[in-house]
Amino acid sequence: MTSSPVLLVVAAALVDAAGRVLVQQRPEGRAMAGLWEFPGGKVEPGETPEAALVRELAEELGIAVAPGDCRPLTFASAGLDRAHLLLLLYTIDHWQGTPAAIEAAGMAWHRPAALRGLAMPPADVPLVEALVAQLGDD
Ligand code: 9L3
Ligand code: MG
Repeated sequence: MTSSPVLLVVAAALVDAAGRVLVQQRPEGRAMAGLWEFPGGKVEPGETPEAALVRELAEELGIAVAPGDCRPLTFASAGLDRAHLLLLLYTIDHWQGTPAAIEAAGMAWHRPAALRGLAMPPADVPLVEALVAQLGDD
């Protein structure tokens, strides 16, 4: 029996003053192109998950986040072609700068319940329910 390696990925629910959450659209030419995801990416060797999230949000959105403002909410997993994805979700409600879709095909702000209508990667789907429970569904 073979076992696939675990790919550890961190993602953020950036929450604005109106309780809306940012999602970005994966670009053409990448895995899962066109799907809407919580921004983030792989934890590199030697990094803490929070440090990886701070780095990814700077790279992908051009914002500065303090590690202490990354609050763990929940996690989910999903099978990929050659690995098993473990996706950790953090909520963040303080950052510096204005998020911009630097790497993504687009970005949008939605109330948590409205995320249910989006096409998302499999691991992101269950995270939505945790956000609805945490932030409300109106
Ligand atoms: N992934 C899924 N949902 C997310 C993120 C940030 C990432 N919210 C998946 C897509 C890829 C893997 O994790 O299979 C690595 O992400 P990337 O480095 O391709 O963005
Ligand atoms: Mg990414």
